[in-house]
Amino acid sequence: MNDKIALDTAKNLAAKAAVDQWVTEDTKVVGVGSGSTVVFAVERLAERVWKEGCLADMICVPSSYQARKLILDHNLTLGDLDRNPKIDVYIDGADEVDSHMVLIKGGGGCLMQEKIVSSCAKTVIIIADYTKKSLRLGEQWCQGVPIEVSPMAHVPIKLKIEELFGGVASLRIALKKAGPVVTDNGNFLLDWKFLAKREYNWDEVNRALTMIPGVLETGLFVDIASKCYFGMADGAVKVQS
Ligand code: ABF
Repeated sequence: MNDKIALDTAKNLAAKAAVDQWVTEDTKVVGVGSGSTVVFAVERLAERVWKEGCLADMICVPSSYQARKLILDHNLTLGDLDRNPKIDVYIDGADEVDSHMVLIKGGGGCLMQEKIVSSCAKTVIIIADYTKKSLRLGEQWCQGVPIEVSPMAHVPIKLKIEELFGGVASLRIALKKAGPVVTDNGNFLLDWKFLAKREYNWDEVNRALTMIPGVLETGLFVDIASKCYFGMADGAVKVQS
């Protein structure tokens, strides 16, 4: 019998623990990430506001169209980086978190705004279920590192990435092969499947990738997250720093 808790339960546990720990009456501006785990965080924020009568002054800054809609659907106060360039805490999911807190993000396609909004935050908190926790990148997430690129340059960028770092970088295609996935910013995504056996210095790789003309952002988040809350298979919440 499989006695692991359901993934949604694990996501919810992580989200609730992180929100309750990091969003207090002193928290004025919360950055809202994207993806399915963040939905639970927004639900908890809304519960705190609308059922518990707390966090009356809280403003939420979205990192994607999905996050913006989530904030509006829960009747939370929507902010933006023009009016709220300083964020107290940013809460987001991840596709994979390694033992050094290097993250792969962007499986859902929102990495560029996520990196921008998270860069404006004092503290970045990641929430995830136990399937996202790994010792080294690639152990859990097999779709590679998402990279947002200018549409006109996706072919040369693919070739440069493969030449520089090995592996295969593929244009992300929409479901039913309806053409390339287009991000919230009107760009394309390459998913770079790196070499599983090669030792990469992710900080260096990230810097080198962002130097390629036409690369707009990468889904490698290095030295960004302060803590990661994992909802574990046994129902516990594990906090990694
Ligand atoms: C976004 O959602 C992405 O950067 C990341 O790819 C993903 C995590 O999604 P989920 O919470 O659905 O696993 O934050």
